[in-house]
Amino acid sequence: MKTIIEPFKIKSVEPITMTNRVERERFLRKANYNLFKLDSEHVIIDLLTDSGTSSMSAKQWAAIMQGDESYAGSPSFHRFQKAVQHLMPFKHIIPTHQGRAAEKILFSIIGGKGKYIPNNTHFDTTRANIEFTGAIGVDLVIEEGKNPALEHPFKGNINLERLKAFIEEKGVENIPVVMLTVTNNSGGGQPVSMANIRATKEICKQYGIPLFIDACRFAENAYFIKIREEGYAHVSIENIVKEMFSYADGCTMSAKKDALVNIGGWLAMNHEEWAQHARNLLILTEGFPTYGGLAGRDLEAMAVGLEEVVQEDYLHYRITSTQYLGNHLLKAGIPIVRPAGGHAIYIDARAMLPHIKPLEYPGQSLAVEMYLHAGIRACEIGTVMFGLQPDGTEKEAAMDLVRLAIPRRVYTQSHIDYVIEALTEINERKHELGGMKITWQPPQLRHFTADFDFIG
Ligand code: P70
Repeated sequence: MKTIIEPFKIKSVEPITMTNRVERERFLRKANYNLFKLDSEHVIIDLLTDSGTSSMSAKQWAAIMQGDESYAGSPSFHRFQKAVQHLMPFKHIIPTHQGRAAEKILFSIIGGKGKYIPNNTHFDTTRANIEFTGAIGVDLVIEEGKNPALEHPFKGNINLERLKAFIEEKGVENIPVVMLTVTNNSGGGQPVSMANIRATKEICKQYGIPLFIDACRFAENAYFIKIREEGYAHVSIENIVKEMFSYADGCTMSAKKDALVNIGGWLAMNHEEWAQHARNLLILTEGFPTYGGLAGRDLEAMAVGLEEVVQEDYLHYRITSTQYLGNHLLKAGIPIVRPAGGHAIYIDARAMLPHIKPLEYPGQSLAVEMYLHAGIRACEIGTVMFGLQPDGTEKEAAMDLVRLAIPRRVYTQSHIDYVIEALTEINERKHELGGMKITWQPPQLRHFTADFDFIG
């Protein structure tokens, strides 16, 4: 069969409120053309993020009822720990309420002025938590990873030569860890190959530097290894995941992605002293080490989510349905980051709307039109998000993208067909889209709260 079906039936549904363009114009004007400021009830298809937006399974909801809410020593913690260690056999598993809490704790311990943390590409919260300690985050993704139109099976790979040169230049003592983000979200949801993880570990071993994985989308990355890397076609996803993590000394995790839950995360590692320190900080900011800012029921939901996310039928559907969206957009002549990512399609708004200058935010203009035209909410990842410099000046970002992030197990193929139709129609009259300006902005992370208006 060629038709890829959702490998689940729907037991419980949430209504979508249908709106028309006139209503949406009113809602968006009220939100000052910032999609983060819309009420989600006024959105028809919400592709703002794949984070915390998954549908949980009947088995996860059943597990929630098993949650033991004891302050200390809850059996839910032990079930959670066992599920994590089954895939990622680290000695210390420290639950946190989400990914950035794990990052905050890790970098409070190992960051600080004069330190450098290399990665393929740091996600914003990772970079922000590194910089908050005075350390510097460095992106060393391969050159192919920076060219949106170029096809390459593992565009998330780190540049091994540059990593080595970087360690030599800055000195081993100034690099507490090397990181790899799987898949590479900021680089288009692109995977890292097993060969690259293995070679990164070799370099780290040579210099005695621990390797940490930003594991948010580990299962999607494993599936790409299975279908694209020689020698893995017949290896189970579980075994691919185990091999990926066998090269690492620790990980940070936002369970809001590939643990199929709405809230949760963890920090894991083998290092005894760091773990001791991390648990002390956890108690200070998140909670006792057997719940870490979560309820017992959340730990149960993560344990089941980890079993479900490595199932091949699920991953086949997940990756293929994202590709389905990408292929149809390409067919309609819409430029996207190629190949399709695991969790999202990234439209190259700068290439699609060359008549809008980067400082007039082509990505924001497209995202706004997607909402006005069809009630679809996407996220600008470009000059709005990255253009504001620390000295208050503005500079165009490396790319102006619009990310269509696909929540897990939420939308069906007809929802995706609706998105394709909307974008095809917008593309046919793209010359009508104009630039935008910012009328108010905060000093940092402006994309969340800035106000916009049309130019002219
Ligand atoms: C996303 C969300 C979170 C994330 C990540 C990687 C590779 C760590 C984290 C932090 C954030 C987001 C962005 C735009 C709109 C809404 C939400 N990524 N590492 O959608 O994890 O959020 O749990 O603290 O992608 O990509 P957490």
